[in-house]
Amino acid sequence: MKKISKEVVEHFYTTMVKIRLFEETINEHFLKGEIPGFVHLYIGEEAIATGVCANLRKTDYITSTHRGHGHTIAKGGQLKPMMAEIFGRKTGYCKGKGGSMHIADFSIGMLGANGVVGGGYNLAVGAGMASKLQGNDNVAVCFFGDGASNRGTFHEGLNMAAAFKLPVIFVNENNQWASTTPYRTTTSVENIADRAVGYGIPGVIVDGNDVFAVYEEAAKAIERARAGEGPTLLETKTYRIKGHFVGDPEQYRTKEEVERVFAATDPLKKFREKALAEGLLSAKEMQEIDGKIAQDIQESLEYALGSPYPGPEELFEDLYVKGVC
Ligand SMILES: Cc1ncc(C[n+]2csc(CCOP(=O)(O)OP(=O)(O)O)c2C)c(N)n1
Repeated sequence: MKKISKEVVEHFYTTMVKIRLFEETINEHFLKGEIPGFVHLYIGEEAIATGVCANLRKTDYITSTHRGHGHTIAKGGQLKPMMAEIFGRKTGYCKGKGGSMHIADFSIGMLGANGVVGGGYNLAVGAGMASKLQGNDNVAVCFFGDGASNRGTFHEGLNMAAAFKLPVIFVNENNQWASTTPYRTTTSVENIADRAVGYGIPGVIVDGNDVFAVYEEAAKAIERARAGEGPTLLETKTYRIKGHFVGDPEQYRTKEEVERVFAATDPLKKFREKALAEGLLSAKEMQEIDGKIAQDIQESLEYALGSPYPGPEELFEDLYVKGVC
């Protein structure tokens, strides 16, 4: 394993804690009925977005999913407009009209969460094509779920990226569940990474609950892409700890299963144990980070709750991109 600087280790912890606390806050307020629409939580999958995005530059791109808060935070998204958007407020990323599944920030290359499962592949391929045509070495990362790997767009995206050797990294988050359906009942291969052979590209499997391992494997795939060697399919094995959406009655699995798996896989717990055992961060340093993030989340919550809703007169604004055509 390559040597990782203390700065990067701190970044791992800060980002994972930020995602966890942001999500716990959203969960609490959704259950109080204060948040409109649907919310899908990323709790337990923090190491994936964090480890991958820690290798990216601001000018690189990512495409996200319906479970997109972690990706946005890891790519450098701001907490205040994120929180405001989820609460449907005017100060949100989409002026409160998009909600959780439509957060985007083009200024940091975050091309959007996506309510369409499997909707990110071709956006990432387009971004990769743009980088290639512009002659720069920016890469595009496409995050997608195990359920999304069974969509036709998966084949189109991977085939095109491979055929044109585009700088795209397809990061599968195999959390074992697609809504109420277990992965094993709908997918013909044991590993999603096994499908890479069909496109003549590397297929790599990594423990998605270990931020260090994700960081290292993503670094290799990103380096390959920047060097013009084409795409990689990186499968991160993880588990969806929360319901498919907040409020999911979860009748398709037992509480015991979830608790047992989370106790063994929680990426934050794993990080803390490793950090202490190897002297990477002290308990005091981690507590300081916890305190600072808790304050930032609280400020973003106050910002959201103190912001107005968009007015009815704004209903037909922002429907089309101005200046195109
Ligand atoms: C094209 C399309 N089909 C179906 C849905 C309904 N839907 C929303 S999330 C989801 C499951 C997605 O599972 P997966 O890709 O594994 O992601 P996860 O929710 O596990 O993160 C489905 C079927 C949708 N939003 N879009």
